[in-house]
Amino acid sequence: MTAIASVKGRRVWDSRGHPTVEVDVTLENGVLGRAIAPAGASRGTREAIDLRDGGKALRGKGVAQALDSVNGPIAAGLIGRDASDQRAADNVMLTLDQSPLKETLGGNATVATSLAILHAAAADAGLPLWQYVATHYGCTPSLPLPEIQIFGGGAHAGRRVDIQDFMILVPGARDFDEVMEITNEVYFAAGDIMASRGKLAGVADEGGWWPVFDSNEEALETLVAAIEKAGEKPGENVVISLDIAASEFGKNGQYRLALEDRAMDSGQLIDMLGGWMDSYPIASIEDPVGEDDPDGMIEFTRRFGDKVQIIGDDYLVTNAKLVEDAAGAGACNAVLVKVNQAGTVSESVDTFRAAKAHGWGAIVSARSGETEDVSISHLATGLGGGQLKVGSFTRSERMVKWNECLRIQDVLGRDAFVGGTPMMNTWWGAKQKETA
Ligand code: 2PG
Ligand code: MG
Repeated sequence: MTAIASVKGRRVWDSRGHPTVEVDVTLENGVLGRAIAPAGASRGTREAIDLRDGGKALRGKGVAQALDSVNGPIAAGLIGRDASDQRAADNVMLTLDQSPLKETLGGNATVATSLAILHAAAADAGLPLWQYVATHYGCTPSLPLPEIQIFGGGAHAGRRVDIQDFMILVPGARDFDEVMEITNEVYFAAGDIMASRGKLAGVADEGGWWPVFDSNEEALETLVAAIEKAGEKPGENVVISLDIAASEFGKNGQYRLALEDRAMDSGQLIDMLGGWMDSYPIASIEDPVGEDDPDGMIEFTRRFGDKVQIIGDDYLVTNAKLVEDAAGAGACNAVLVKVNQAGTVSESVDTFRAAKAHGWGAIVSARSGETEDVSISHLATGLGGGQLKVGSFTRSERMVKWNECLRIQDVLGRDAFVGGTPMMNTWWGAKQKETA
């Protein structure tokens, strides 16, 4: 065992220019682990609280209180503890803050600390983080299939389109490099098409194009056109993944698409998405209905659960109990794993395991506010999760995660690219049969 000697929080800045929490965990032998808390914009109401100071300065987003948590009670509770006992270390924070959403310490304080402990333990073991994660949690490491944003929308692009993420997946790729190459071609083809049609307003929060489309479906049409312009076959080797983030435009089963000035109930929203799935090669859909619409999610899963991957993000907030409940009720067939929604590594791994136990997909994900921290590339690989969502294909806070996967691939080997969660593999297998 190597004990924790110090825990130190500092204020750093994220990709949106907002302050966030970085934590250094130093062990008694001088080994250092460091991690930074990311920040969401479209947040689930049941996720761990991002503790912010409020007031006028820094647009209310100061993190002085979260840093006080790290440098005060968290440090006092952790010093002297074994860094390799992640569960016990995380439990120290859970004992210090027994509120349901970590509002006392702040989820931003706990997540940065928890990840920094994991980094310190890996460094102490002399292992890269992905390998330590695989060993520590008894998983077979594999490189994840990237889920990459081409257009941003919703809360990440001034709500210019209602749907939040228009993404691609390359399920049949040979290795991680091929995914990067194809994505490069599709991303720039999409930009060219939009510029030539006068539909390009800039770049959204996660590096995807910021579109000025007249309808949400225009985004889908343009995405298919971009895949074709890139020389790829939509629905064969390149498929579409959407994050509807429906909680952002609906409440209590009533939704409103502002762009199209259309109000709809849950059933109509489900019908509309079903129509999109008939017309476009969509293989994965996240949060198709709101977090407060369980009947809608159960209905959506009943109708489409054997055809597409249905991911709960705001709906499940990386919570193992919510995954259990949803699996029992027949809602969703995959979960997004965002460590800062849970607030600790241990709780995130519990959620990951709950999903796997039900044969679900588990997609490790970044937030819209990110940094140079690459922990999620290692977690996705080490846990063998099968899929990784990071945002788009520009801007260093995104590219640093893809690039880290390329470095891991150099060590792990190209065969370690298994590409896909169980649902994606079923989908891809069925496609292969169809085209054979
Ligand atoms: C999401 C994420 C990433 P945010 O909804 O999946 O796209 O967004 O971090 O703003 O919650
Ligand atoms: Mg989401």
